[in-house]
Amino acid sequence: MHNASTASTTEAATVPETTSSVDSYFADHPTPPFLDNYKDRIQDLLDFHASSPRPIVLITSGGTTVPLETQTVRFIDNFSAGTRGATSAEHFIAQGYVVIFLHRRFSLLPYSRHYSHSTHCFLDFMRPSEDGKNIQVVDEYRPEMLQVLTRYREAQSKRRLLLLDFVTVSEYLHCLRASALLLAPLGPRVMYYLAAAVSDFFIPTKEMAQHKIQSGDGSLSLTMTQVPKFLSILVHSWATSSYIVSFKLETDPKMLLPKAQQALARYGHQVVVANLLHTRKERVVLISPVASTEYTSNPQYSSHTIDLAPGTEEIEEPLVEELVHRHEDWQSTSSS
Ligand code: PAZ
Repeated sequence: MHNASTASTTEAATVPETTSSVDSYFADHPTPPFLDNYKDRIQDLLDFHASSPRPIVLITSGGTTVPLETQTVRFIDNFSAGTRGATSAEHFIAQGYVVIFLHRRFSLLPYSRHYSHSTHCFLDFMRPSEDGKNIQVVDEYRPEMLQVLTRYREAQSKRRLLLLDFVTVSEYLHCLRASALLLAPLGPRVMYYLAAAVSDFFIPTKEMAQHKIQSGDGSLSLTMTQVPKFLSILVHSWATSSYIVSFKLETDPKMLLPKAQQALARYGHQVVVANLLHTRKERVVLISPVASTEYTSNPQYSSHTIDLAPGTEEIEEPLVEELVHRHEDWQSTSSS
């Protein structure tokens, strides 16, 4: 399961994204109307847990959309179902964390994921009682459903899970910034687990069609602008002392590790979890900077491969376990 190696990259040392490109992105994308409500709910959760030293993880999950029209009929989307994020949330809660789950609306959610998006309709898990007056769970599903329900109710009653949703890339980025600014005072106690598949390109508001794009005009050409590299601002400005884990998805195996190292060299955060589209449920590789070489011109990176072991149902279980250990080390180093 473990595979330690080092590798170097010729990437330049950490370069923060200019704040002006981020500021102009926010200026072009107004604050979503629900953001104040989200901020109140996050603050309320933090106040509730203020007297406990519980660690907190902000998980991002699912894909963001990019609207093609201001009054949106069409948009660009991606494949992510939110499995990684929803599954990981349950494992973080089991490890004692408070989870803020920032997810794509209608993507998979912790606990209910066991019964939604399944090949069965959720109604197939139930049946009417013999007298037809009540509903019962089908016998074969009862033990597992009881266990999931118990964990779900406990997470709710202990206020260990806050669900916040987004749809578009700009909603996602507004939510990420607002959450990070509220979490900043908690510093090292906070982990960011950025598993969402976030769009790299968008259409600036002034270039976007206002009404539904008409098909009678023949082929459609789109010119898109690159979304500013928010990870850089998160690391260097919004969450400077928190533990930041980003994810890197590729389809070409040759690209995966170089791209993961490049991300670390560029943004200077703690871990990139590298995964390939078709094997992401069986293998993840954690890439991190080797501390003693971090600020040199030739940084070294260590890699730690986690393979889904026989008898383990979900790769998120060992993944979360490993990250929790690393986060504990980070917190004790930060406080010493
Ligand atoms: O949501 P899912 O479980 O279907 O997929 C998870 C994932 C592949 C989106 C995630 O593990 C990931 O790599 N996110 C970052 C994607 C990126 O490189 O932008």
